Amino acid sequence: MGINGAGTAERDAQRVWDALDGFRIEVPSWGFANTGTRFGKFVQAGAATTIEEKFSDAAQVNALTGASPTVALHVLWDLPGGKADVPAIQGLEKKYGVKSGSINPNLFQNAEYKYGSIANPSAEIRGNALAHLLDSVEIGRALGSKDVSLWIADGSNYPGTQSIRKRIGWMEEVLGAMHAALGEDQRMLVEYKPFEPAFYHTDIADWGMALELARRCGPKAKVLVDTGHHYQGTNIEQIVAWLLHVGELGGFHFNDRKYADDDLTLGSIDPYQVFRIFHEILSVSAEERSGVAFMIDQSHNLKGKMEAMVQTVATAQELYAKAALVDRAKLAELQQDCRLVEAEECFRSAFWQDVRPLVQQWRVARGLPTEPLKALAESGYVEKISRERGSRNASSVSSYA
Ligand code: RM4
Ligand code: MN
Ligand code: MN
Repeated sequence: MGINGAGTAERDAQRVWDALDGFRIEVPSWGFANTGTRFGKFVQAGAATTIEEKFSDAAQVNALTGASPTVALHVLWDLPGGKADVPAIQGLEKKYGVKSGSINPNLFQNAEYKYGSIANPSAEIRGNALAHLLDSVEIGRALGSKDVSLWIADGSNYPGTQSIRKRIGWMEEVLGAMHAALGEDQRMLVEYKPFEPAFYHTDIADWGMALELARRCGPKAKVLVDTGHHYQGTNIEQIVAWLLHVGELGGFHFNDRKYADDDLTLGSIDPYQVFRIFHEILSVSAEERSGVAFMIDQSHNLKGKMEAMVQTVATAQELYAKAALVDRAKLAELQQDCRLVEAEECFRSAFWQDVRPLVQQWRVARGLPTEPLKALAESGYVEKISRERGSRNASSVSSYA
C-alpha cells in the first residue's frame, strides 16, 4: 500500500473513532421485559420483572458497548407511583451507573382511552390525559431528563364515526398546555404512526401532522421519527433531511421492520436504510446534530432480550461508523457535476467497507470488550439472571411490559 493508501487508512480510522466517540443510543426499559404478539406472550426466564432488573440489564448493555448510558422509561410500567417513585429511580441510577433517559407517558393502556386520550370527545378524559402528561413533565424535571416522548395511540376504526377536525383542535389544546409546563431544558417529542391500534384514521399519522402540531405547540416541541412507523417504501431519510433542514428533528426510535410496526432489531432487515439515515445526520453540523436523540424502540419476542439489545447497539455503532466513512466533500462534487454512477459508488463504497476491525480497535482503545456479544456470552450474565428471575417469570401474567 502506497502513501496514499496509508493516508486513507489513517483518515478512515480517525473518522470512525470520532464518530463512535460521539455516538450514544438509548435503550428502552420495555425491551428487557416480557412481551409478545397480540396473540400471546412469550415468557423468557431472564426477562426483567422489576425496574431494578431493567436498570441492571441496561447497565450491562452499556458496559459491553460503551454507547448506551441512558434508559428510556415508560411512566405506567416503570413509575406506577408517579412522581413518588422518583427517589427510587435515582437510587437505581446511582447503583447501576446508568441514567434515566426519555420519559414516555402512557396514554394507550387505560380503558378510558378506548376512544382516544388527548383527542377524546370527552373533555373530562382529555383532562385526565393532560394530567398524566403534566405528571410526566414533572417526573422528567425531577429526574433531570431532557425529553418527554409522546406516542399518541388515538384514532378511529370506521369512517364517519369521529370528527377528524375537532380532534385536531383538541390535541392542539392539550399539547399546547403541556408545552407551557415544560422547564427550561425540557423538550416534548411528538411521534407519529399511520396505523395501529386504530385502523381507519390515526390522529397523528405522519411527519407532516407531527411537525405542524409541534410548531403550533412551540419551540420545545420536536418531531420523533420511529423507523417502523411508515408505509412500505417510504423514503425515511428524505423525511429526516427535511426535518433537519427546518430544525425540527427531535430524535429517533430505531427498530427494523418487514411488514408493519414489527419492532425487529435495527438493521436486521435493511441495514442500508439505517446507513442512509445516519448519512443525513452526519451531513449536518455537530451543533445541528446535537439536538437529535437516538433511541431504540424494540421488543424482542424470540431472541434473548440481552443478546438482542447488545446486538442492536453494536450494529448501530457499525452502521454509524460506515456512514462516517462517506467522503462527503468528494460526494458533494460528484453530485454537483451530476456524475451519477461515481456519486453512487462513492456513497456505496462506504457501506460495503467492513468496518468491524476499526470498530474493534476503537473498543480496545476505550477499554471495552472487542466483541460485545461474545463478552456477554462469556460473562454468564444471562445464565445468572435466568436463574434469579426464572421462577418469577414462570408465574408471570400477561402485560405488555
Ligand atoms: C408504539 C410506539 C411507542 C412505544 C409503544 C410501546 O408503537 O412505537 O413509541 O412506546 O409502541
Ligand atoms: Mn416508538
Ligand atoms: Mn411502534
